Amino acid sequence: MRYAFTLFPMLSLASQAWAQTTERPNIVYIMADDHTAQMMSCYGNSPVETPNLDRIAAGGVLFSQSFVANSLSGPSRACMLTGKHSHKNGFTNNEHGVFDGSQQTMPKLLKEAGYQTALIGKWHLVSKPTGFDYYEILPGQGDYYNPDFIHMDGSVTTEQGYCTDIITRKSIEWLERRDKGKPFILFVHHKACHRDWLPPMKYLREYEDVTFPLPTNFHDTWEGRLAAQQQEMSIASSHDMDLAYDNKVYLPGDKSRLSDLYAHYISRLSPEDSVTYHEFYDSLSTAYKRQPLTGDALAEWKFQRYMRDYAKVTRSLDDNVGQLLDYLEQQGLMDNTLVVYTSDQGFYMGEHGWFDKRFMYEESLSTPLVMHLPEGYERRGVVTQMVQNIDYAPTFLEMAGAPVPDDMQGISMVPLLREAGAGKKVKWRKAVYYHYYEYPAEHSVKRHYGIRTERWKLIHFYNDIDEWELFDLKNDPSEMHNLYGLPRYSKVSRALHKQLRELQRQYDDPIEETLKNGEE
Ligand code: SGN
Ligand code: CA
Repeated sequence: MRYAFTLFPMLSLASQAWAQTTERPNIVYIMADDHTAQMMSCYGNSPVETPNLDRIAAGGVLFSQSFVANSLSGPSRACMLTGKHSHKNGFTNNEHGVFDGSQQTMPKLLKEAGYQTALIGKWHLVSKPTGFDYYEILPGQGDYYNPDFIHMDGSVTTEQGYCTDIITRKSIEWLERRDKGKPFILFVHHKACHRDWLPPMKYLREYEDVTFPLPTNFHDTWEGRLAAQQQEMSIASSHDMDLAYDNKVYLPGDKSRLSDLYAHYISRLSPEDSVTYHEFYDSLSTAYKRQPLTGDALAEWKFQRYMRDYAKVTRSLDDNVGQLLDYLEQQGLMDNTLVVYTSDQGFYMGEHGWFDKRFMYEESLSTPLVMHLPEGYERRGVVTQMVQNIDYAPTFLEMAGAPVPDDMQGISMVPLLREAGAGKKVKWRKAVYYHYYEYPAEHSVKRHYGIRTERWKLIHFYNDIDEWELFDLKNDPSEMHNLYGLPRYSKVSRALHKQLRELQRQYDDPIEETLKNGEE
């Protein structure tokens, strides 16, 4: 019989005592990069199958309303580590952010509570990881092919192989050599499926016969949405989605904005893999050049290329998660391990004509979240409450029997996980708060903040723009119609403004100052 832990007021001592007397759950926290629910079969409507990710959901829970607080890698990771919004943890954007590793973080608190803490893979927070007994991280975004890893002593090694496979192997190796007398948290943080979606050799030719369905709003012209009109993440645009770098239409001598970067990434391939790679993409490039396309035909062709490469990378991610699950099963660890699968944010798969993320619109405000639950947590199936990535830290801490500090802004999901069946009512948040800061920057998404309730979304784009948007998610789930300013919605709009101000007060986001300075 194992114990399900609840918050314990006298922490340190109490949790140490517990550590000695009871078995606390391990945590395997798998996080992909830019993987989105539209490309995960357990979420429904995915054009590709992800059987291993679905395995987690099938035996556990799937969160149907899972959101981030700031849809970008570094900021998202900082929110998860601290349980706090960006303005509190200080890492507001990738461009200038350096994570202050001296602050309180979930791994540090778990370590204090007697957990072994390890991190393998993408980190992306610039400063050295703190709070981990062990880490091996990718420099920055890392490489897909023969990637470098930074070790705890600062040394760097180049590993042979495909990044997703290597991160899995290293994770299993760490599990093998861990101290088996202690509970652990292992962060398995993949690079896949980040741009520019470089596939493993074994899946190079997969999905080539698949024609992916075009999202209904692929040809969106962003009417009534000024910030959306000014983004640079359009699949159709040759500036935003580069034919060489993103679509791999590239033969020696080709020059485009990102062709050098592309050449650099693929130059990491071993001579043997390089031949295999070029055989495939060179023939594709040659065929394209024989019949170059323009206009909508080109945009739709780029969309297919994008989807195919993303699918290949995702397939390997799914395989690798399967391998890790197999290992946990073989070791008999599943009964007492929380396995979390999520991403640092969602992504556009052609919706609104886009790739990338950043906007507070549904596809990138959302992030996939499925969990296999340890014994003692009876909830199964779909959890519909609105959760956010600031909730992970308090959840892990409560499950570990460690205290949740008052200054954490997220809320522990434990009550949602204990609930037997969906019948019981759990008191839960009514709205989520979002704030994105990285502008001016790549992809040109304006700074904005906003509120999302079950039904409505209100967004304010600011800095060198001053635009409000209001969406009715029930009648317009694709967010095509900005209702802001329409007399019919003035009452809803007033109520949302009020709720938004309340959230900003609750989270202590100094928005007046932000607007005055035009800075974060
Ligand atoms: C890189 C990519 C961008 C992407 C950011 C942030 N450009 O800069 O397309 O939005 O990362 O992504 S690339 O030319 O280098 O591929 S994040 O997930 O790390 O936040
Ligand atoms: Ca990302």
